[in-house]
Amino acid sequence: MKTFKLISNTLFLASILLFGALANACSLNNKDKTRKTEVTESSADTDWFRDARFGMFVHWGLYSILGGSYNGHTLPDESLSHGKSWYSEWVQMRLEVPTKTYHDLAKQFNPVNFDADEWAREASLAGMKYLVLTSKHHDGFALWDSDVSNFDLGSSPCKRDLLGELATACRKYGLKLGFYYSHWQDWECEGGAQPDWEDKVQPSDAMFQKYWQKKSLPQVRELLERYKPDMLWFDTWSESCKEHITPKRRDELIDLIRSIKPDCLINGRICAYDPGPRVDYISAFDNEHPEKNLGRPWQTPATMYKSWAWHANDFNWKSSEQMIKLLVTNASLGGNYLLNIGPYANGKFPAPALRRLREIGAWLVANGESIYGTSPIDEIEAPSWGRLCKRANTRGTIIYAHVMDWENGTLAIPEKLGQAKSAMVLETGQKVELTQNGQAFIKPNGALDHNVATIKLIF
Ligand code: FHN
Repeated sequence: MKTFKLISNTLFLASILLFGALANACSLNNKDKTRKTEVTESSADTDWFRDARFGMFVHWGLYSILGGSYNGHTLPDESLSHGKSWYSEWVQMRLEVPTKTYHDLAKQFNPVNFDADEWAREASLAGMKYLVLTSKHHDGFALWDSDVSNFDLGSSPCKRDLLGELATACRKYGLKLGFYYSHWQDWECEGGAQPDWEDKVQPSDAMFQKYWQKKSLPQVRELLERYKPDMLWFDTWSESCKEHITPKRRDELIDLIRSIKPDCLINGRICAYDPGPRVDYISAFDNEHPEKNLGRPWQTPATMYKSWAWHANDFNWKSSEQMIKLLVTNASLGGNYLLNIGPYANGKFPAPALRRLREIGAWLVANGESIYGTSPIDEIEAPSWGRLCKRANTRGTIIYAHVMDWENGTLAIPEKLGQAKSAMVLETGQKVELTQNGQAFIKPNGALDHNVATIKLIF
């Protein structure tokens, strides 16, 4: 048994090293060429997405004006039948805002402080590699001057091309650009799906088809043709969309996107109950952090507090330490972290969000090498003290040990990895002592990152 274990360990390490040796000559910043590519029918290049690991989600629209409150009610409010939710982008439905009142908000939407350059710069400083903005959420309001619908930016006092400005800024900072588009629920358009609640009447298939043909597909076309996004983010989350988002409609939408911009990535929530093999990445559910690599490029959409859009009374901010740990954990399982910001209606980022972005960015300045372009080690369970990411290059294999808990100060390296040759604190280069057999490393003296300390192990 022991001999078998030894052989299998040796084989495992040998295969890691062999893969490493075969990898093209690359600097440490190059992506790990030993990565497995799964067989799917996704036709777009997902390499950039896998390497990116960290992106910014932005929920911004008319609902941002209300900030989670209306007419003396604030979300969550259990006195109203559907008031029990923190999601302020749902304020129209959950706090029962009359349609006309809600639609009149368009006349007030004038984000004079919106500075696309600042958004992109902050995302980039935070270490994010892409940005996904809600171009149209469930309320149906298009954040651009759409030829397809009058419930759009064109009907507001804002005469700027917000999405165009953002596209320019993202390109300037080297960020990929994505749009969220609510293709299923649309509360404004006759035929759009309504909240999936028992007391709501859903449109018939024929009515939905009208909406699909007249608004959903043409607006997606508009977004692609005008702004050439690198990714699209569609939103369904349960079987309740089944009636309207059939595999046929899913494929029709995918065909449309591929015909206009074949390299635009498409997420699995285009049809959550059956994404099919053609989507490019899987979106987990809200704040869901899978315990395993999902086997295809994947991502967790995550909030900084409970709401997505701006909510003036949501004080449930996660700490940057918590979020760094979630980013690291996803990366260790091959997944991305799409962290959301809910700007004020005027376009500014709230200070608590900005502070957290910058704190995470500061951590990534020192530890980014252990995150971007790394690979998960699927064969090994995460150690009790933290998480592991891998990178192979011509000189061998590097394992980044992300320490979240120093326990007794001597941390065992999972046996399957074999014996490390040397170790150092990634941020400072400080040498880290290994035990004699190279199977554990010892907590170094001196200042270590209080969030997650990264030890670079060389095999
Ligand atoms: O209903 C939406 C919600 O408002 C938000 O946009 C999230 C983001 O993942 N998606 C839906 C719920 O899962």
